[in-house]
Amino acid sequence: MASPPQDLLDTLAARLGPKGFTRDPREMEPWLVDWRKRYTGAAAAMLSPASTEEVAEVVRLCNEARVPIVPQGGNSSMAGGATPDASGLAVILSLRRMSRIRSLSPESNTAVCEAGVILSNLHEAAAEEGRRFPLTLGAKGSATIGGLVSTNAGGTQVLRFGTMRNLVQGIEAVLPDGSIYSGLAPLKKDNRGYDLKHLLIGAEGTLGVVTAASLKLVPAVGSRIVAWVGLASPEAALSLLRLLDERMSDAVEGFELVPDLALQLVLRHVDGTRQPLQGSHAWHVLIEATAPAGSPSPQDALGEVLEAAFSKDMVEDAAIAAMEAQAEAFWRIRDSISEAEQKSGAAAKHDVSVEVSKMPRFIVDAAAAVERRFADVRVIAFGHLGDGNVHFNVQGPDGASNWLKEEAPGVTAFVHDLVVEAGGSISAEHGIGQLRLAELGRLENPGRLNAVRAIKKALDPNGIMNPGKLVPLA
Ligand code: 2HG
Ligand code: ZN
Repeated sequence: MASPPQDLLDTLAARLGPKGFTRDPREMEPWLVDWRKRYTGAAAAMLSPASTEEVAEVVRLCNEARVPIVPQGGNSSMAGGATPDASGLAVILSLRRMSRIRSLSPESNTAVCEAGVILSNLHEAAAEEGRRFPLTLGAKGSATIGGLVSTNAGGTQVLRFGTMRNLVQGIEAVLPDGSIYSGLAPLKKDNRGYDLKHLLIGAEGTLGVVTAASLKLVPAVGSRIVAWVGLASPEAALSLLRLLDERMSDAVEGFELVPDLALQLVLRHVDGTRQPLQGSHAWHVLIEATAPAGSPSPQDALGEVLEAAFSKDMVEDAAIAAMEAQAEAFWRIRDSISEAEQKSGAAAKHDVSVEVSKMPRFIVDAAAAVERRFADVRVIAFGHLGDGNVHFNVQGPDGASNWLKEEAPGVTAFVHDLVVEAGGSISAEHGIGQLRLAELGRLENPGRLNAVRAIKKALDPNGIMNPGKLVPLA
């Protein structure tokens, strides 16, 4: 790998113009550190092409000169996936200027978005046409389509609509040699063998640069009901979800588990949040149910299920949001957990999945094992219980400044061993990035690891695409 020679930098500057090229340290600074401020990198330049052709040229030139490229969207990776290393050899390839929604068709229920489209902008554009892009997450105001595709993002509505992989119908990308793969046609059936689209989804920019995607839209929501429920255990929460499945089938699209500790952190650290229920409960669940326009609101059905759950001692208390503002307030609590946790101190972050039915036991047993094994730590396991995915974060002792560096890796290895023992995954949603690279190398099945390395080598023989992420070195 090489740092960009001056003549390459001159060529790139001339080709991309002042809006597309900078070496100004002040302009680059915010993009050299990850969202959680764990990784600080350096870059020789930041390139911001405005078209797929410009991306292709940048990649071709960098490949010829063996210059590493770090693709970047909204820079909201939870795993350091978009931060260059500290060597300063790499260039950041920002897709943020490619922010056009090329088309949005209610007839075909498809939106073709460039990589730099911000998720909430797509939400708004779809709503104007009576449609909805159903994937959403806390970082929707900054996360971009390219990043969401490249990390196979999840979020809070996966229960019903799946992850990004389920919503991407076609892809346009620039491959590491600078060639353009034009696969945007939203074909329902396409059986030509290896699927490059699926290879690029979740590849974290290691196999090329996603420049645009055709995305599936669904009908706009006619009505939605949001409820906050207090209950005794994750087991009770899963029983409630099963009851909701039985009685309301597809109407339930959000089901998020919140431990009391996470709620308390939000109430303490996030302005304007209020206790959602009167009493205190060890666990909470946020439920969202929707109905399309023209169908009856799911409010009565949800009320009946919650009544039934009371009578079975499954839930302790519940509040159905009477107005949209209250529904938003409930979601705000849920979406602020990450921020509150960050404000309250260092945490070893884990993003794990096990089989859905095993998750309640896993949460309880693994938390007890961690808290027995490590002094003064606190487990905060929250999130997407219905997907079998929780963020099993472990907070260090108050005021222990070196904890993250010295103790957290041991905690992480301990947690990941428990996950592997339970047949689960150490990366359910956020990806591998830099954060989990060593752990993937330690724990991954050798056959799969060989295949991953072989694919990387075949498509990116010079190793220029987002080095140091996702693919553990042999
Ligand atoms: C969430 O579900 C996000 O809120 C972030 O995936 C989780 O901070 C985290 O660990
Ligand atoms: Zn999550």
